[in-house]
Amino acid sequence: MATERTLSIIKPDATARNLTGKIIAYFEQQNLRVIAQKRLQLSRRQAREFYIVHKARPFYDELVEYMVSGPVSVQVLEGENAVLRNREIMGATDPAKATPGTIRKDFGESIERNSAHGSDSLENAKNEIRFFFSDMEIVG
Ligand code: IDP
Ligand code: MG
Repeated sequence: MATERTLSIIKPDATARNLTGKIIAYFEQQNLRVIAQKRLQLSRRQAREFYIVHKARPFYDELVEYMVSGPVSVQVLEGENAVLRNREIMGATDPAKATPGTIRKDFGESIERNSAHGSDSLENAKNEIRFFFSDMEIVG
């Protein structure tokens, strides 16, 4: 097992419902540490760039509008197998299909408004962490 870092975003549907602390608790209770964190308002340009891999998908424009509809809280999480662990703690993309006890099952409102983002590979985690944080903002 390897100690990894991954990028997590608490999305606008969750910040709107004041769920930031509750969602962070899921990570901490399952041995992921918050080693960097900030709250910010994404610009359309940033949201489009962050989700550029989905630009051909029919939901891309709507996804961008949703991601700029309110503040997000962005974290770097660190722990054993953090990339996969975070995906397990979040649950399936569609809250209706997610396992009980996962963030998306417990808090997600729809396949789009699913409360949390997590990097899907170690390589993407590195790029997504660099997208949001400088080295001096990450304290492991
Ligand atoms: P993931 O967040 O589980 O990795 P992706 O397929 O990478 O899922 O999709 C990125 C985000 O786009 C999702 O978290 C969700 O907010 C949104 N999304 C995914 N599929 C759909 C869809 O079919 N309709 C609307 N929004 C979607
Ligand atoms: Mg994804």
